[in-house]
Amino acid sequence: MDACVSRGDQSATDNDVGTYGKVSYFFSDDPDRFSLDKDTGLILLTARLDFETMQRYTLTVIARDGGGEETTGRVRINVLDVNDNVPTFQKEAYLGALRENEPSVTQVVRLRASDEDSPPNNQITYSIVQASAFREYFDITVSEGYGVISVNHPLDYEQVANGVIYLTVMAKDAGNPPLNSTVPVTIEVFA
Ligand SMILES: [Ca+2]
Ligand SMILES: [Ca+2]
Ligand SMILES: [Ca+2]
Repeated sequence: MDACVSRGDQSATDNDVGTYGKVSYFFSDDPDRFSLDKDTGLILLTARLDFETMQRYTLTVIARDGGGEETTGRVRINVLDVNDNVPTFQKEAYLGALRENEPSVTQVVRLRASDEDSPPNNQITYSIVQASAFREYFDITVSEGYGVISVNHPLDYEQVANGVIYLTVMAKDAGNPPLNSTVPVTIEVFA
């Protein structure tokens, strides 16, 4: 899935003429994701690369002339990260509890998502995208990598239907384009 640039631009010259001057190229080992054109020395990609699995390849190329003289060169290929992993919450759902009429800012739930990409493709921001009630009473901030939901206003138990508020929280990465996922959060309000 990840992007890759691979162009073998190593070249060898030989001052001999005729078949003695013809240079052929070989890999010294047999890499499974690359092929090498024997005549031109051009390296081609033959399979997808995954940055999360392997970030760098080193290929050893042997140039051999018609007379059997050899020289060895090394080609290093750096794999670039693309945003191919969605932020994933550690739990399928979160549950928080809150006493009514809590006078000051109170933390209700801590949640966390992880992302296997590299920066900025794994840098996550959290937001509350939906609330069954009292949306403006809730904030979400980031603390030590966690999204922390807090309530900034006293809640009256009698005004909360069934004593439960449902939120939906989104984790979004900083890739281009960004990827996101959401998780349900249930907050029980006690009298
Ligand atoms: Ca990948
Ligand atoms: Ca990636
Ligand atoms: Ca990502």
